[in-house]
Amino acid sequence: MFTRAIVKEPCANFAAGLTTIDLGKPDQEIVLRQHQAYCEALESCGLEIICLPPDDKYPDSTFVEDTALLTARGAVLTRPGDVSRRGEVESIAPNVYEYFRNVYSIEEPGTVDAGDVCEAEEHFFIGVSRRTNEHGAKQLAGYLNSLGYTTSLIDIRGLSNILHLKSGIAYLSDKRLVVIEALRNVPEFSGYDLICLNSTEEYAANCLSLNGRILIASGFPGVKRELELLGYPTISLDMSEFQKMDGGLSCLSLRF
Ligand code: CIR
Repeated sequence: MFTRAIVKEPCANFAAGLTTIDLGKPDQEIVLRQHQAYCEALESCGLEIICLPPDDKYPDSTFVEDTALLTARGAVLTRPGDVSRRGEVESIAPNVYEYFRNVYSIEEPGTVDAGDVCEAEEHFFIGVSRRTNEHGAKQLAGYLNSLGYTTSLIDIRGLSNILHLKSGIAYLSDKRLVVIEALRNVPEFSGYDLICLNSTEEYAANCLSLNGRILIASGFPGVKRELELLGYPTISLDMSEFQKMDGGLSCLSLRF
């Protein structure tokens, strides 16, 4: 069960953040409205929201998930792959230390964006990507192994359509993963039930399983229907403005 989530309000220059897609500029008023609806959805799943103030120095800082990995046995502060985001970690660290005694840090030359880390109960899939390098992924695996978790590294550097591993997979429950087509045959996923998304619904792969419900991006009826047929109640959220900045549902919060 998750009881809390750390979120950070999008800052006024959110639109100046990093992006690789050409969906236009986010509308700040809609950004704030969508963020508010996201927080309300987390609350409706029983989470207390710890909402941090916006920080104009870091346009991408609302994507808090990349800065830390929070687990039931300890936390890891990351070292984001893009230098423009490194300072976000220093600013979130005090909030992590407030709730976790056991805190590790990714050290140079390692880089990790925690959007590359998918927790599947006792196992963690760690993506090696344009943001998370092998050095960082191995450091993180070492920390997680010392906490008693198992890990596997998944190299996604050959996939141009996803920024982070979790842009393409999500763990639901009962050894069940949502995956995009390009990740369907990853050997590390054998032994899991895979819900494979069709190519028009791939953005919805980044869904979030929270206390028995699944938050999904709205506008993807196929995956919504499939999840509901499997017995998962869903909550749909409009994520259009975050998608413009390469962000998905999970990256807007740190759940613990
Ligand atoms: C970035 O490129 O770093 C941000 N604009 C988006 C980060 C999204 N984070 C995530 O999917 N975990």
